[in-house]
Amino acid sequence: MSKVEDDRYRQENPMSEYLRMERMPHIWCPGCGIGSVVTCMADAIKKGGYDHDKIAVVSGIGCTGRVAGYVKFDSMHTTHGRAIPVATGLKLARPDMKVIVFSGDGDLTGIGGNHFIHAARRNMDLIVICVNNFTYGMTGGQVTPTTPQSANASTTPYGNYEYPFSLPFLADAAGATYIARWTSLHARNITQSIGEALNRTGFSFIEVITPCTTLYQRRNRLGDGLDAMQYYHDDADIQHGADTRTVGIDFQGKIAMGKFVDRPKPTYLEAVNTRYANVIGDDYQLYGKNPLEKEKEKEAAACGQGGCGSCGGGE
Ligand SMILES: Cc1ncc(C[n+]2csc(CCOP(=O)(O)OP(=O)(O)O)c2C)c(N)n1
Ligand code: SF4
Ligand SMILES: [Mg+2]
Repeated sequence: MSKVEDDRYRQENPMSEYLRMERMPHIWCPGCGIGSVVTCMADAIKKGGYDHDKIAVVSGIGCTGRVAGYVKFDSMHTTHGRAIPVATGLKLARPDMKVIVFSGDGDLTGIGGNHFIHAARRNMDLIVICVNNFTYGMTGGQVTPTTPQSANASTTPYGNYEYPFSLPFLADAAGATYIARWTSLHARNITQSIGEALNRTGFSFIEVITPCTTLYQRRNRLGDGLDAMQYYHDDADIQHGADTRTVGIDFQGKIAMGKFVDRPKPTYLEAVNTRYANVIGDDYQLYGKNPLEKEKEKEAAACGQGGCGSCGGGE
């Protein structure tokens, strides 16, 4: 490809407004599912018309961890397992921003597992997207907390004997208030779920089953990316509202997907504000709101009772 064609390709890419085209080509292998999930996120942001300055993307370490480097938003490529605490700090400092975490199965639920369950427990206002390829892709295909039993990994060459996490069940038990699962074949559904998550508050967890072609697929003799798409096409069923206790995935078994959980619950910051406002009363400066916003909120509350003097008491 000539330089002129290359420049044109970068400019004309439909996602060039959302991706750092100057960083392309990306590092992901042919057939890897991570890029599809990134495009879905960009599409959801595009469809929602969000202000770029109000979105931040945080990722940890791994092939999935590289996402932060390719998106044209404020982003942070943090340390292994620590995307959620960094995202939490960012959210607390800037409650007006939508904070999206991109994390691999190993990053999120192995080394970062403790942060994951506590952010869910607190209903921290984050959108957490887990690219679950059942393996530590970046480091050579070791077993992770989600690797199905009997699957081959570099650390379990005779097949995995550990009991895996079912992530929707774990997230549900820990307190997540929005939980969905899709495969990377189901791009429109992923986009829709990310759109819903952007539009709500609380801990939203979206798991995307994706192929790691170079390690998991190859080591388990499952073919290439296209074979993975065929598997997802044939064996993934939509089960909206399914009991998360029933959605575990066996090696090359059926994949239950859909929106499993969507329940309203005060976020961490709302709970902080309610508690302190109850105890401290009017002297409490609402966290995440400046005095002007607080004043406006008071006026809005008074409005309808004639308190602001301009509406005549809701008549
Ligand atoms: C503290 C620490 N321990 C271990 C590593 C090595 N390491 C880098 S990426 C990775 C696994 C990533 O796996 P996953 O999160 O599933 O992402 P994937 O590469 O599969 O997308 C590991 C163990 C590290 N970078 N830092
Ligand atoms: S090693 Fe696996 S997870 Fe990493 S980029 Fe390649 S296919 Fe994707
Ligand atoms: Mg992985």
